[in-house]
Amino acid sequence: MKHDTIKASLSFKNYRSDYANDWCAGCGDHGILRALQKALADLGLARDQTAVFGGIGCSGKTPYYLNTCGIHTLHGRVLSFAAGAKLANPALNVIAVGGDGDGLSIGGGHFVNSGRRNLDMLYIMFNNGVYGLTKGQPAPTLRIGERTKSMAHSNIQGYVNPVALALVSGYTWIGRGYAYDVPALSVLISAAMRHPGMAFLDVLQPCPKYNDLHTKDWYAGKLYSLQEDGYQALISADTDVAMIQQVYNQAMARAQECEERIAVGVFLHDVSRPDFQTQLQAMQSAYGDSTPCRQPVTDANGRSMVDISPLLEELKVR
Ligand SMILES: Cc1ncc(C[n+]2csc(CCOP(=O)(O)OP(=O)(O)O)c2C)c(N)n1
Ligand code: SF4
Ligand SMILES: [Mg+2]
Repeated sequence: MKHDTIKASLSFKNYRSDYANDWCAGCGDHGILRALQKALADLGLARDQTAVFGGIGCSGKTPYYLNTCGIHTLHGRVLSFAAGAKLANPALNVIAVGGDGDGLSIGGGHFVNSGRRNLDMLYIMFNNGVYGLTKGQPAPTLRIGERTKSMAHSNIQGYVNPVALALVSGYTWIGRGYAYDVPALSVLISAAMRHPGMAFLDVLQPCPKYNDLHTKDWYAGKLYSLQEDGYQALISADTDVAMIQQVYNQAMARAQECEERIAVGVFLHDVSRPDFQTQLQAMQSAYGDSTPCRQPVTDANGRSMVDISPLLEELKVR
């Protein structure tokens, strides 16, 4: 990530807004927010050069609680807003955040296509197994046969594994963290931000209000670190085809572990592929100097410079 940094030593408090937080007490979202603030501080990112976009859901409120730039967007469309901002202003540090319902159900198409596009930005998914904001319906991450306290019947639909889907969609950095382990999560967020390409971070996030299955106690003792287990995630320009295959096979196998033990850490770190904008620049040398953020939007009197009258003339019904 090509980020502007500021020199002063910072703490997570420098990235806090004074907006009232209405997440439930004990929600994993608090840990994710803290880890994100800590990562921004550790990286020393300039607040006016950093934009956080939220989907719709409890998770989608995150931009309000940060004093960076950002927008609370539309359900399932957070990646489109984030991609637009990155294309318009390539120097911006862009982070998209949203729920598992937002990103895998209504936003599933955007999830897949954002991976293969490989823009240089980060998508953090708050994975709580439910639609928290709308009172606990099953999200696509809830497994078949499971039944949380807010469901009248057991889940009769199959489930989507976000890490596995990211692997086949072309994301070039893929990780998984745990909302209650803030230090480890902030390290993962920093690593994802440093990656020059599209990064996806799946965060296991207990929702004490509606998900009484995947609780802090349920996770206790199950989580293990891939990197401490000797797992190798790196693919570089020199990695041969057989090794690439091995990394993907291993990543897919580790991603599927979900009962006895659950892997956290970095599944894939592929630096062999150029990001979208590097390729665009090579194709259109004027791109960097003519991005929309460099174009004037108003004249000296504050009037829009866009003249839509020829378009209106064309659309006129005669
Ligand atoms: C187009 C549209 N459809 C449906 C909704 C209703 N809605 C709001 S949030 C939400 C799901 C939230 O679940 P998730 O994305 O998992 O976020 P969480 O609340 O769990 O963080 C839904 C279906 C909406 N706001 N807009
Ligand atoms: S409903 Fe669940 S996800 Fe939403 S704030 Fe409460 S505990 Fe968190
Ligand atoms: Mg959810």
